[in-house]
Amino acid sequence: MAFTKHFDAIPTIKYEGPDSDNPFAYKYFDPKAKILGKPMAAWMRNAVCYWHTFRGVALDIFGPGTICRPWEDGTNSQEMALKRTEVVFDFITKLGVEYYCFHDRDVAPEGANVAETNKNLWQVAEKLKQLQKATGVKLLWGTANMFSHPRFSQGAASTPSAEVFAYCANSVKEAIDVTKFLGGENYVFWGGREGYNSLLNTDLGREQAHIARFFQMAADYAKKVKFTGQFLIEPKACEPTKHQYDFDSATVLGFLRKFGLEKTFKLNIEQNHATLAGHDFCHELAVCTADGALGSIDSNRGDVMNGWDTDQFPNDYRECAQAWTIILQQKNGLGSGGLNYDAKVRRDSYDVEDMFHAHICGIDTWARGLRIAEKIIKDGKLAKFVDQRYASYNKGIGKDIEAGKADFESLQAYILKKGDAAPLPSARQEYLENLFNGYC
Ligand code: XLS
Ligand code: NI
Ligand code: NI
Repeated sequence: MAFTKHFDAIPTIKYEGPDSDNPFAYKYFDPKAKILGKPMAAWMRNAVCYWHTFRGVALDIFGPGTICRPWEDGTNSQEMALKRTEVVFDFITKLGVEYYCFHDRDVAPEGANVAETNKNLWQVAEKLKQLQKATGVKLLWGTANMFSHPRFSQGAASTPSAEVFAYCANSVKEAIDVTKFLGGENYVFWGGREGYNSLLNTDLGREQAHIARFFQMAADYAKKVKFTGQFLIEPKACEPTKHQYDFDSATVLGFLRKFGLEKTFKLNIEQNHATLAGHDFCHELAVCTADGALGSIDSNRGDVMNGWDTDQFPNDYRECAQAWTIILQQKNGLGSGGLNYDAKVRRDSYDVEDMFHAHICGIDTWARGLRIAEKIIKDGKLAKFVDQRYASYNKGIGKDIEAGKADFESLQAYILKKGDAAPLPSARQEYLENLFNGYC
């Protein structure tokens, strides 16, 4: 059942297996296929993002948008916002995706004042709730856009203006309420303008303390209204500001600990943000899983030849395979999180059809990676190698070190007696790289 006719020419996207040559079919994503004891769809929890897919027009600094969707009337009106919701749900259901994500301003425009803005949001939320009910599509996370409007140009929670700070409190309060109303499973904070462009005008310590106050207020509010979704912070190194405060996972985890917020937040890791920080995606995931703090993933990719957030759809299934081996170190995988395709089609991919190809490729990339990861995990050779590499900590002085029973003096006595440390076996990187290739 469709609400509109915009996707009538496209068939419903189904699983047809790797031999299918139908471009409108999944070749690896079989939602029901059991992988490591759970259906594929339960591990993946795919989500369509409202902003790139339904509000993006593919503009760049050299030219205007090239995308003009047939359902758009060219306005950012409340009427258009309400009409658009049906197209969004038609797209999601045609793809067979279970979740979506949005910012407040993706779904509803600002009004003449704060009260009217809030009213617009709630009117659309009512409509979204009906559509969720009719289709079974669920909200993975909600968030507030506190980076587009000029009032946020000098920061949101890190703004030098207490009035803008108050404005942001309203935005996040309403966005949490709406997320709760729609049964959203998480709430994301991406600090769009939380950073600085020049230290000549910035009190960095004070700005960070204000962000921490803001997070504490959000946590207190969520507790008060019994919003039980997971709070997530999405790190990004730079862009739009020269230096973003939530630079990378390690920075965010340190910040959370400094302000006693580590129990309230997990992280939402975006592939292209990892590379902007000079890390690879798997590094960022591993920093999070080492802390049990990996909450969700914004999936996309950059381009090795470009240095910015190009937000292309993921297509590297080998990277996703390795990513799964890290994600699955958390017993429940991504838990209440999922894979949000925070990605946009290229400026010259302006057809409606391209929206489908993009998502099919992204979802199949992760599904193929998951199938490979299952082989790696079941085979166990890689995990066994890593275990054995640290085996000296399983007994004797190693065990004492880990248990906190050794000190410098006891270890000095030990090594003096031995004369020197025994030579280490090879770390076998090339052997392991070849072994990994064998699973792909
Ligand atoms: C921008 C971010 C943004 C967040 C949500 O780079 O990825 O889209 O995911 O605010
Ligand atoms: Ni993102
Ligand atoms: Ni991004």
